[in-house]
Amino acid sequence: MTLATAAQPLSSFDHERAMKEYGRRAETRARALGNRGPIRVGTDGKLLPEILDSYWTHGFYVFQGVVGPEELQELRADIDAVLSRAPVAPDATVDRHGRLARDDGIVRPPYRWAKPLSDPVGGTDKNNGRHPAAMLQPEAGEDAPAWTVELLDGNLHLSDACLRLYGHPGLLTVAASILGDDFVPYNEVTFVKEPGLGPSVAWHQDGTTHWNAADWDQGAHGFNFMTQLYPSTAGNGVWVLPGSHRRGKADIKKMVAESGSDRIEGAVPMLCEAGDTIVTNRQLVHGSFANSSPDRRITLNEGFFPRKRVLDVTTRRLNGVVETYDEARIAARTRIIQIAIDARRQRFPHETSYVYGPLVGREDENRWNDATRVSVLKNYNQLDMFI
Ligand SMILES: O=C(O)CCC(=O)C(=O)O
Repeated sequence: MTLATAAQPLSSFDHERAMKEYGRRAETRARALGNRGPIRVGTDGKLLPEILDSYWTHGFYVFQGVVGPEELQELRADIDAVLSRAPVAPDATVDRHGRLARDDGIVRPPYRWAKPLSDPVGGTDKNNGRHPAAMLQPEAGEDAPAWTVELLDGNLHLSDACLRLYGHPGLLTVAASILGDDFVPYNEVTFVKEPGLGPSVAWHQDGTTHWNAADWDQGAHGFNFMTQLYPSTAGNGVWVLPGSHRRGKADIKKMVAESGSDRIEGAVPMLCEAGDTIVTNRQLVHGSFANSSPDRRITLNEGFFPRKRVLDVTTRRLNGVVETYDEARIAARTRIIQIAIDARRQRFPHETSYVYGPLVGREDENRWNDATRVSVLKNYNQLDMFI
């Protein structure tokens, strides 16, 4: 089937049909990669070598069953509560229940909106021009709202359940296995793809700083955990080009031109169930399509870097601000890991807590309580780091 070009109107029905066709072929290839299973750790306390090998080969791995049913319900409830408080439009003062929108002292606006099924960044110079090709933008249904929330910024001060997930011992063990015990955080955001509304995130690679470094390697820009609160499908999920994290900066514009549509050849959807967490190399070519499917996707992103790629690095953020990440900045931002570990310990006392090497001996300064909620956690994302 031929899809309309970005310039021609395309119904969401036709878009969904084309995505199903594209997805059917790719799903078989995605499952054949064999890069999925539970978090499994060896006697050295690190991920099994075959899991690490698979991650480095394909650039992603699906960890199954990371979040149990009770925790999943808590995460869903928290995210729904945050979404229910969103102003109905970027400049609105009330939420969908007519309540006055409040900021709770949060400095960086937590909500980002987009037009339903649109592509807000593809083919523009936004985000330092890292999304060079536009995606197809099907027409939303007549009853669609003018705006849909596409992103929440600062998960950990928006949701206690997200803070607890951040202290997950299995996930932190994965982080240490890939990046080393002194791994550092960068940001936590939620991607929201409502059925029939969710906008696309045009093909891109995440890293900005080290592409031309003499010591560039396949892990130079770290990874994202993507924990799924609902199943991730070919229609609503993130697609990747397996192995592309090893090949340097990709010519995405050319790939899209060669494929004749926004559906790049060789890409696969990162399929998984609710409660699974995908670890995704930030150098992978990846993106997601307008969600014309009937299925909601909510993805909790937690990103981490290798310390040596951040320490004393000066970089220009996607918003244009230039910053240097010194020891003090990194130390201040990593406190959130320890606070999350403590928040999790209080909620799940039967679990063995993760021991975060750089803050051993500093646990008492980093307890989770009403005081640290205000003094450390609130507006913690002002210290986010980007490379
Ligand atoms: O979740 C999505 O749709 C896009 C995610 C993404 O592009 C990212 O995490 O860099």
